[in-house]
Amino acid sequence: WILVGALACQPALAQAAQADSLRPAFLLTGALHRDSQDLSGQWTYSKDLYRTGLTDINGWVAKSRMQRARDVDVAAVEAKGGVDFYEFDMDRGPLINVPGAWNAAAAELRYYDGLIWFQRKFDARPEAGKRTFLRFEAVNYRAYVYLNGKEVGRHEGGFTPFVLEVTEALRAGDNRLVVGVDSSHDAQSIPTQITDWDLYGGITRKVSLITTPATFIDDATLTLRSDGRIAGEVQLQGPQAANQAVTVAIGALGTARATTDANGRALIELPAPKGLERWTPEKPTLYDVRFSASGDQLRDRMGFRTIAVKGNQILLNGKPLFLRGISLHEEEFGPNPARNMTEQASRALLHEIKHGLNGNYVRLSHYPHSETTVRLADEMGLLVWSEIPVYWTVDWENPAVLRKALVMQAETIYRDRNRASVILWSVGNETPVSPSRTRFHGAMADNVRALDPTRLVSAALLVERKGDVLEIQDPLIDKLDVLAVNVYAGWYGPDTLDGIAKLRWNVPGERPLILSEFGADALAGHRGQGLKKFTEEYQAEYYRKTLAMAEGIPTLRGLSPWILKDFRSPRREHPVFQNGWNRKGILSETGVRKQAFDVLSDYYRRK
Ligand code: GCB
Repeated sequence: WILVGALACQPALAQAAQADSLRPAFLLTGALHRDSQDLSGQWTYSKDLYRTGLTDINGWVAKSRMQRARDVDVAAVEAKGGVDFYEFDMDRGPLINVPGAWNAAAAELRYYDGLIWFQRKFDARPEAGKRTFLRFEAVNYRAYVYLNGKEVGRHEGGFTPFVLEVTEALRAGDNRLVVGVDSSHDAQSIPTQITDWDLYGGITRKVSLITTPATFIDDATLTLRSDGRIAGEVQLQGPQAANQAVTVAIGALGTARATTDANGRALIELPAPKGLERWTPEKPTLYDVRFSASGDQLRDRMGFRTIAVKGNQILLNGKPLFLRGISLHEEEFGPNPARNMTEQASRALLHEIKHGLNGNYVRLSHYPHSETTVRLADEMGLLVWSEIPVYWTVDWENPAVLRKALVMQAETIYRDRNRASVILWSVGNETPVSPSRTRFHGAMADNVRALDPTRLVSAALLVERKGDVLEIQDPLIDKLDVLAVNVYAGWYGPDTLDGIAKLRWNVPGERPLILSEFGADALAGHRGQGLKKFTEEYQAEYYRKTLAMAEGIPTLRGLSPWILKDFRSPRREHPVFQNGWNRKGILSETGVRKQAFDVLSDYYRRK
């Protein structure tokens, strides 16, 4: 285990070097605020179950009749007649909306798991001295990107953004963008193919074409430090990145100035600004921030707050905090949801948490949700737990898989580290304890600290049961700031509802604890059967009993029960109650409140 061995010998140096090596070639932080061409809309697609478009790329097949990424006008070739012909035509393919998971787009795609090619044509007017990038906010799970027949890049990981420079491949006038999307997961993917949610496929988030000056601001970050400074850094890229003046104007708070070093990097500092209104869930103040350097400008809206742990308290802006939250999957409301999130859909979900449940916190499980959602959390005042899908099991022994996890985590942190709402980075969910698994998560925790020392590290751990005593027996706790456990006594396992009250906790006294999950299935409207499983009454009573039991944990600092809304899960096939849905939502899939919703909402109102 070379990597972890090296980390153990020279922690600080090795971690910093490693964190740098995880930085993607381009970040374009704050890209949502840049001038760009939105490539959302109708694309065409072509299914490719046998992967001919990928496997036919090399050798004799370079001129394959099946390689969908080729820059060819098939109809024109056919019109000419002659010997040439093709067995695809992206121009005349069926239409599909991008962004969005393909599963809800057509009946034939509901259970399609594999490779599909997507095409979008667009008009461009490249300007001399400018650079052009394609930015994908998320493609699930692997992406193969071609512009005008040339491969411009690949990406693995279904929930994080990636940026590809296309300055050379772009042409004036009509451009042909083709993206192969492979949704299949395997034992080395993150997550693996074994999850409890629908592994939707597709270009699930926005694609944009972004133009920048030759030298541009690739990354810019600021946070409020414990001593009251606002500090961060700006990274330029391009021929004129070194020794450049950088200005950072933060609303009415003041302006910081710095000069970039030989690597185009400048450290920014604004000493304790007077009149700073700190971001809180109750008053989520955001400031307009403008970064300027080398003729480029980047705007953002940022909140400033501190987060820390002291003994068994979580402190927001120095004050003890209780996290009144719930877990959330990325799936819109509706009878046939997929992952077709819009700002409106995210807003509706977060609104239910904030105003329906009286919440101040959301666990964005089990993968990074869209940047739009996290920005809405900033704006609406919800604290965020962020995680990557190192879930149940991944290939702990394989250094290449660890590398994937570290890159995915880096992509998430670079994307979201300017969001005041994000307070916790989680490094795993319910992973059975073993030495190789603990090393894997340990490396992830070290990586998070190297990339972002200003936030807290946690993981949703498994609970151990000894008689009526619940414990955490996991060496990973040494790497965490906040302990978190998933507990399902009274749903899974031998306990009756009455048995929940008997449970006692034996957890470290000097560490804050979150119940990252608890929950029970109920089919909305299934009532009047007494306290039987799958009834609304059972779920409501389970919530009452579990909340009462949780009151007995002296170090409890937050809750994110499982889950806001019923979600699709192919492993749940009870033909009466589930039919492909995990029913632990306290809202049905269409947003109808079950009885447990009011139980939790009342509890949070009193808390
Ligand atoms: C868990 C998992 C979550 C599942 C849930 C369940 O512990 O973290 O992804 O959906 O249990 O419903 O069993």
